[in-house]
Amino acid sequence: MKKILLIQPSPYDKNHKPVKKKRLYFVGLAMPLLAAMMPEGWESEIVLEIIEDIPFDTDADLIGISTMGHGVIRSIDIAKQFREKGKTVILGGYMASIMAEEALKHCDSVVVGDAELVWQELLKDYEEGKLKKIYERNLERGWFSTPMPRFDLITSKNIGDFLPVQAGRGCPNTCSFCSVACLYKGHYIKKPLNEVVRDIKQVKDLGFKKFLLLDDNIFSDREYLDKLLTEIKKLDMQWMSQCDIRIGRESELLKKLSDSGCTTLSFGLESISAESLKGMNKSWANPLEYPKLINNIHSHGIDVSTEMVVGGEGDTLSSIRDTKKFIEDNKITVPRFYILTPIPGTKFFKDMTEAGRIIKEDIYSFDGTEAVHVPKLMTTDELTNAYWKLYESLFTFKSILKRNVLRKKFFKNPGKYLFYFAVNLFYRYQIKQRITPNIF
Ligand code: B12
Repeated sequence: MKKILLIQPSPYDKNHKPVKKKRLYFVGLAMPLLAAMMPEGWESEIVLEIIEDIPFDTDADLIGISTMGHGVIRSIDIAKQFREKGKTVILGGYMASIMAEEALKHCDSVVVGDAELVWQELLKDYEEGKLKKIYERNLERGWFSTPMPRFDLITSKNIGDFLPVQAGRGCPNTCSFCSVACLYKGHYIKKPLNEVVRDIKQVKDLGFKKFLLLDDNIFSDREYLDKLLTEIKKLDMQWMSQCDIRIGRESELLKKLSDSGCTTLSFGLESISAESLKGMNKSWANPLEYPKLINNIHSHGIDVSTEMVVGGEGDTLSSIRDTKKFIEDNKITVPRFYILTPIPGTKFFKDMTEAGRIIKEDIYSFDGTEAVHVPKLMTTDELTNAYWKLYESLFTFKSILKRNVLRKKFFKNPGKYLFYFAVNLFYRYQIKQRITPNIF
């Protein structure tokens, strides 16, 4: 029996130690899917480094390591350690795909993009001792298929009360800072409905009452989403996902979402400056319309979670300060911010490089918590300072209370808002230590 060890690494913290948590709420799907695609005669083990240690003395023959954003530096370090021990190492995932040549320096083989169409070939080549350097075959535009993820390999670990499900990959929008646009180039591919239903049923059969539809944008194909909601409703589960804010214009669809058990949607609003959105190739989003859309989503009983960035082309110190009022007026329970960062591979990185506006060379430190480019209307240091000030201003006790407790809906579901209140307190603690809160 051969064995593969599949590792989802943890990014490094400021002290160059892998981030550790007691519980990992957001579990990725890549490792359970790769395990599900192993042929007969292979044993699979999954390690989620955030909550467990990597067994460097493993008896596994093959090591597969995932890569995400700046966390790729930890993936590379792990790869190096295993290679020193004579193991064969494969890197895959977003960041290795975007910087495959660089990743190859530290492993035996890189899978670029989706693994589904190359995984069997790679494993066969490995067994025959003729592993290629790069494996790349994009899934057909339109539809794709996956086996049922091997959740049995992770359910005994300390994870949250929901599991991930995926219906589609990619997004029809091509925002200039987004890594999804690099890999899927404005395309959206989706799984047949029966496969999505099969995967949700598995989650339910494992005893979970909730799932996270971790698609990049569930509002990519309206007709497909409508049919999907009809199916989800029958399964009687609660679920969360993320999508394009323009879904807020669609009252009928929002009602159907809510009826199907959707409790929270996350939106990349990015900025309240139309000029900044234009600079991100996101002028299809209108910040003046945001309050109306958020209100409509809220009125259908769906919580709105927001992700925003500061440092766009139209941002000024005062527009960053004004973001506080926007978040409070719209009663956003748990807002999250990053500094707009030119991730290698994106159009924004190319534009900033060409304009000579990137001031930091070490791309592995590009973690969205420190400005690494020269913004248009302020200095780099002013941007970093304005970012932390914005976070501090929203995580005072007064603002936390205003957004989570002093709201009309509080008494409808006090437990939920008290939970958000507690999350806010934890974020406040992290912000004080200059740690950017994230959804882990
Ligand atoms: C769940 C998730 C997480 C979870 C991970 C949980 C865990 N540890 O198990 C959490 C919340 C912890 C997380 C953290 C981060 N994440 Co994240 N995450 C996601 C998310 C939403 C879903 C991932 C997923 O399961 N997708 C579904 C699977 C099936 O797709 P996939 O991961 O791409 O995998 C396929 C292929 O890429 C490939 N593949 C993937 N890994 C491997 C490994 C091997 C060996 C092989 C052969 C193939 C392979 O095969 C899979 C099947 O085709 C994605 C968004 C997205 N669109 O994927 C972002 C995403 C991957 N994350 C991203 C980022 C930036 C981060 C953070 C850096 C955020 C931060 N600022 O801290 C950290 C880094 C964490 C780290 N480990 O280093 C970016 C990556 C961008 C980039 N250029 O790399 C994404 C794309 C979000 C975005 N839109 O920008 N994340």
